[in-house]
Amino acid sequence: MSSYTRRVTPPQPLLERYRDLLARDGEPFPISLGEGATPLIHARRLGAELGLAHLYLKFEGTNPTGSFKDRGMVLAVNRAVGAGARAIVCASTGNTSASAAAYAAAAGLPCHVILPAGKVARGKLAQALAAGARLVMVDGNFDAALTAVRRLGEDGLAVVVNSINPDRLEGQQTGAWEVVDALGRAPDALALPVGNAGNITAYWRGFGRYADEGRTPGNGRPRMLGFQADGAAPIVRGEPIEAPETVATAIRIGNPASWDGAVAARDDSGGLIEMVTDEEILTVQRMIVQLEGVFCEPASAAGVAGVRRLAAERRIGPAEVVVCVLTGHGLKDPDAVQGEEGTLVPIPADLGSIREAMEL
Ligand code: AN7
Repeated sequence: MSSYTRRVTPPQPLLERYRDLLARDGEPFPISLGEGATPLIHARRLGAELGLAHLYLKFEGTNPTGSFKDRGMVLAVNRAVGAGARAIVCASTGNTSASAAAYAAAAGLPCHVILPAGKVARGKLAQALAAGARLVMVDGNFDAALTAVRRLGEDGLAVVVNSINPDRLEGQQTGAWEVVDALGRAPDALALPVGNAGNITAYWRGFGRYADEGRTPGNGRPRMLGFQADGAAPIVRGEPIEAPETVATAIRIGNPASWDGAVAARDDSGGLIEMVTDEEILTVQRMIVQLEGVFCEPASAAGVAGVRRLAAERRIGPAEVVVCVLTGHGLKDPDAVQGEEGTLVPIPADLGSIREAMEL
């Protein structure tokens, strides 16, 4: 690797901003792509629809590779570089591979990604390919791919950057810290999708850490609300799912690595982990972008779909401060946006025909 330090301004690189909470005595963080500092958006129109006056969207789609994975990847890859790694490897439903490929490229390291064949959203695949990652497709799901990656890690051939690497969850705590910094308090509830269960684990640790450090005004912690897709809901059902299926391919995971962390987050926070249907996910994905202009991928909508249901059932109060983490950008998965094609049939280019088509 070359010896330059990449500076990205603004904002200040995430790991520098929270250096006092993350760094081991003065270690360098030469790699940054400008991750973090994502917007917390007061969703007034969507909130009105759901009956929530203080609904916020933490839009992680503005991260460099378009998902929250960059928060942990930046720490994992910086540490891999510091440890003299020769390559990195991950299994992925898509976003981890897109993030790993980008940070490995910036570090000048080869990146190998093991993906479930046919189930990775088009944008994510394009990202990994474009960044020069070496792709291996397996005839199996994410869980099978992760099992293989664990073995490769044990053999010491490459540093594993899945969330079984503790640096990943360390870095992902920054999402919680930014929420508290932006609100000036902890929210009453924080909702997010649950796949491999790393993010819910990291957020809960992050809120705890921030409060313990005296950095959360009022010392509060939110109830953690996790949502799985009903075809891929091992934690809700209490057992691994052999063949998980959901339109939200990011969370098509049957045996989450951070299962215990998710259960701890749920129980220690007085929260819950429940499931939503694919239909609810797609409906709510559309609601979010059509009411707020924020385009997230299907998995990200699962958290909001869950909040919508809890609000309707009055299990969330109308005045509570609720943050939904929108984990990934909608452009990741263009195939998930259906309908409307009928209006795209070409017509003659004269004004009369166009007026008629516009129904003006
Ligand atoms: C958009 O990329 O597991 O519960 O391999 O991409 O921390 O796993 C992605 C997961 C939610 C679930 N939203 O987070 C992968 C991968 C999006 C995601 C999740 C993922 P975790």
